[in-house]
Amino acid sequence: MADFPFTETVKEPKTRTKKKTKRPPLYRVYLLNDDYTTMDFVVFVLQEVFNKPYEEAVQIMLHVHRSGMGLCGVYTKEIAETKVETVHRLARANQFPLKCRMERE
Ligand code: TYC
Repeated sequence: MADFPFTETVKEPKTRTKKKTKRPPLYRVYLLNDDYTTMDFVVFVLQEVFNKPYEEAVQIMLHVHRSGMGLCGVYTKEIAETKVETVHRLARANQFPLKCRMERE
């Protein structure tokens, strides 16, 4: 550049040409313990809604029962919202007070 007798130089644009692919935010979905929902129903929910095999569903249910709360899965926002709604709909339909929560990772 120093060899040219001009004051202006050509600047490369600063904008990124290769678009960075951003991962969407993820949400953890938890089941909460209560005194009234049956263990069988929680295991059923873990298998049907969260696609857990039976043995894992039992382990998660027992963890929630003993510690108050347990992770059921991690999903993008809309999928997590649908899981929470599905759990509450199934619980209501079966007259259980089972609660489900999601929180951003
Ligand atoms: N605590 C319940 C019982 O003793 C069982 C239970 C487990 C309920 C997990 C909710 O998310 C839950 N019948």
